[in-house]
Amino acid sequence: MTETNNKTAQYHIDLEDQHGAHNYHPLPVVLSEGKGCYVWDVTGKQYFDFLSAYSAVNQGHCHPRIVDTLVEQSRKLSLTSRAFHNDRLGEYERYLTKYFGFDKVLPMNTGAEGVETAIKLCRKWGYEKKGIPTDQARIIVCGQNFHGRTTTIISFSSDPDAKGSFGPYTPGFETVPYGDVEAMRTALANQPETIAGVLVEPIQGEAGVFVPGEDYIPQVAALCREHNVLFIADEIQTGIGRTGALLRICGDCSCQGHCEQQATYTRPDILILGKALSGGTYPVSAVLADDPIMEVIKPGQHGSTFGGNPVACAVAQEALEVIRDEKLTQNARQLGIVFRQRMQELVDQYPALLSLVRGKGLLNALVINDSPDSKTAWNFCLALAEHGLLAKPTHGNIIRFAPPLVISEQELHEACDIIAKVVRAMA
Ligand code: IF1
Repeated sequence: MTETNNKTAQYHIDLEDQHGAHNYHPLPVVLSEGKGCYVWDVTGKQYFDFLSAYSAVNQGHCHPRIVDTLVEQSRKLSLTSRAFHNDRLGEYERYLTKYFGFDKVLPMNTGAEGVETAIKLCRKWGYEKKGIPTDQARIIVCGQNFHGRTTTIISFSSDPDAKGSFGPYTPGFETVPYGDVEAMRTALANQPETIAGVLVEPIQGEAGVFVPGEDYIPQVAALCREHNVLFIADEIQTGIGRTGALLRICGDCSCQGHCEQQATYTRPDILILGKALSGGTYPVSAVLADDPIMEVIKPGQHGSTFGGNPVACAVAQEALEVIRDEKLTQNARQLGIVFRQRMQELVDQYPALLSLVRGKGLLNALVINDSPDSKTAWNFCLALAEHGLLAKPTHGNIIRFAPPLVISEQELHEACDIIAKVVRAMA
């Protein structure tokens, strides 16, 4: 890096430091361009992006088809509010509901809004359809969850940073350990008549890419059915090809998310999507459910100024077409196997530095053999950045690797070579 370029990066870092709230601790990299699986910083240095904006950029940075759609629709009509109809919404709703196999969709913007919507929908169904007495509805959630940052959602977080000093908290949530079918069975057997729903991430991303046993999701769904409780899947991070299936709840079905209903497909009663629904160009989220559930929401009872706006609708439809046309789900599945093989070789060679690799598709984590309080994973990520690959630690000693799904096998090997080089240097 030249001195001038260093100054440029520092200039932007200082501006953020002086004028922005300090609610993040980013790596000292200032990005200004992106294309496919690459981003460039203000000095012109190229990096593999192995975070993909927390899985929002599955289709790759600045995908030309998605960007063209964004620009074209923005020129034509950007926002009407839902006080009027627009000529993009219905088409998109038909497309999305067919794509994922549900009767209806409720469009929102951010992931947290999607989760809030699902909670409201679930509670209202609980009172009006299940017959739960007023204000008694309970929703079961999992320990170490991450569902967003609103006051209600952090009320059932177990992360002291996410939750601390933001009370008083919203009641009505009960936590069970993640991945534990028996704990879920016990929780659901305790006064099931007041339980409205169970909310789960099919893989816990923020917690460190925890993949539960293959039968966990199907069994939780079955328990929910048994007790007339809604099974709510938060696929905001895991959905839309990321884990090598269209939805993670599809499990390892070989249809790649392209069949309607298959044996291993655990259909949630409420499905929440966000992030990659727009390919990372625009905040778009969605809550999907069938009529007997969705019909409890009536005019004036829920909504959003931007939800279902024409730009969001056009962009999301194109983003989903790209997933299908470019077979990104299949690519994620195949390259995920390659990635974990490459990382396993490193884990086997350097057990003093690396504990294990885990994940599904292109949502993976490498666990550093050091305490979560150590700086090892952070320094590892600084070294990766130096060598041209961006990733970020989660929970101290876990590094999440989630490249855009458009990455080629050769590019993936180049990226693995960078990781191997840094491992050798640090071991
Ligand atoms: C931050 C993590 C990822 C999510 C699931 C809902 C939301 C998210 C399963 C809310 C958001 C984010 C937000 C970002 C960090 C990030 C994250 F590290 F915290 F876990 F992706 F890995 N459900 N995840 O993962 O969606 O409202 O943000 O659109 O700093 O908060 P949102």
